[in-house]
Amino acid sequence: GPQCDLQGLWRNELGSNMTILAMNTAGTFSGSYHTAVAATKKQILVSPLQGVQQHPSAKRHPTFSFIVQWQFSDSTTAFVGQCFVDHHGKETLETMWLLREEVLSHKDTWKATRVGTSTFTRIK
Ligand code: B9F
Repeated sequence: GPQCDLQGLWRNELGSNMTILAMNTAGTFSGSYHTAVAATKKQILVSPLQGVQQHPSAKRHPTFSFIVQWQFSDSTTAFVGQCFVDHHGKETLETMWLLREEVLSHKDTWKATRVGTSTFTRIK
């Protein structure tokens, strides 16, 4: 059956867009992330991402992870997920993410992490 290819342009349920560039033989990749939401008054900037796919060759439903280094905030987000391809060849990325916000005091660490799920579909 068809394989899942992470390379391309993807959009999630929030309307955020990400571009994943070609992967190397070790499975590492880079790209960019344009979030549709930010919950901050700061201007959203397109931000770089770096990731790795497990077992890059011969995998139909590969797992992967990537991190986004936000260019407008001191926080960081890590995504983990899996790429699925249905019998029509339609690809979906099912992910979960953790967002660590920079807090100014160690005592605020309890409130520094957000978690969520996100589904990406290919737009190119
Ligand atoms: O808005 C985030 C942020 C961190 C500290 C001040 C602003 C950075 C962008 C996060 C985007 C998230 C969502 N976008 C998406 O596509 S990553 C997971 C979601 N999926 C205020 C304090 C902490 C968060 C907001 Fe902030």
